[in-house]
Amino acid sequence: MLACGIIGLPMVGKTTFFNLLTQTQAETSNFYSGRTEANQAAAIIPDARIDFLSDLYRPRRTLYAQLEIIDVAGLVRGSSQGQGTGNAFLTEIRNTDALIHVVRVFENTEVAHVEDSIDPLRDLETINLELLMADLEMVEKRIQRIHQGKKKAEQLKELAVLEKIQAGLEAEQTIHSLELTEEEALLLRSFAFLTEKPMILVVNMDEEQFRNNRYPQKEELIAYSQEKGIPLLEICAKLEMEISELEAADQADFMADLGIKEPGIHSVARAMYQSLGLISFITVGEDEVRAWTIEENTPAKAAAGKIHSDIERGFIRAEVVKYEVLHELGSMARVKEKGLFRLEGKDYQVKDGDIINFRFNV
Ligand SMILES: Nc1nc2c(ncn2[C@@H]2O[C@H](COP(=O)(O)OP(=O)(O)OP(=O)(O)O)[C@@H](O)[C@H]2O)c(=O)[nH]1
Ligand SMILES: [Mg+2]
Repeated sequence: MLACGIIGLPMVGKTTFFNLLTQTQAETSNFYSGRTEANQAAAIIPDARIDFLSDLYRPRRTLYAQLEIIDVAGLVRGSSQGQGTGNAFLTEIRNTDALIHVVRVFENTEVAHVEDSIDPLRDLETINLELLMADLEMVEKRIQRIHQGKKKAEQLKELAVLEKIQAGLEAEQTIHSLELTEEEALLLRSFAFLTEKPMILVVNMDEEQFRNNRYPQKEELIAYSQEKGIPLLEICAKLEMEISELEAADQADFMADLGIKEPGIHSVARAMYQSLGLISFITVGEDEVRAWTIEENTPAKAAAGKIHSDIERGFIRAEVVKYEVLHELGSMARVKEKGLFRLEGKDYQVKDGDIINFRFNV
């Protein structure tokens, strides 16, 4: 399962978001604990299509797409050099595939801010700088190593990429923002650089900011997100907690009062999924309705392999119905009646929301 790490300064609401995403109850606190162990659990990616299909088929099991979420201790200025809880968190998030960066704009005198003031742009820069420095340190060490050894042809290639990203990092450019070729990216893969990972920004507002749709540095943050191409989501963790504690029927009323259609945490989950370039295809039946995670542009045969290697090996055809078609017609019988399902071969590139029945022979 692909994993996302939640990062940010201490006491910005990271663990609160972790709990919301994973429906767990990891401990949160009003003060900086210096606790270093990470929380880890799976998050369900909410999907209205699966809700609908589950109502339609009433299967024994309904399975949504999932991502692993890792919540680490807050980073502080100098973390990459061992300050605060130090480098430990870096190891935890190095193995993730994407980062959720939580910044605090909520006012709450009971929850201290490590820098004593609300200044999300400064906080954002602080964390980003730590990530850059951690990567730069790895790059420098590796370059030095290569220079000390006998340089083989392969290492000269690696050296060239390393020097390229070194220059980038020194100019405060993330590796993600550098346009690397596929070959270059491959040479860097084993390093699992932090600034190479896709990132989304989550602005944690208080209730008043949420209701007024206003918070400090809002325009600057939005400009920042657009300039860097980093998705930005505005959420009030406090309200999200209240929503999550209500019964389903009350949730709808409460959200209607707030003027929202779904909990904000749902859009965070989907944004993570998208930032990873992931899509879902769906299988349906009395036994189970299930979303399967694949990368964009996956061919049908490889998608079949997600379910079982036998189905990939014995692949004959994929029967594909677009979710929207089934949703509109209301039953698979009517879809078939109208001849609206397609037969696709092994090279067909599976689309998000394809409902697939694989024909295979082993
Ligand atoms: N008023 C308000 N308080 C919040 C909000 N989100 C989180 N808090 C509070 O802030 C405190 C810290 O929240 P956590 O989720 O533990 O923060 P954290 O980022 O995980 O903190 P560390 O793990 O120490 O780095 C808790 O007391 C939360 O209840 C919010 O949206 N509004
Ligand atoms: Mg925490």
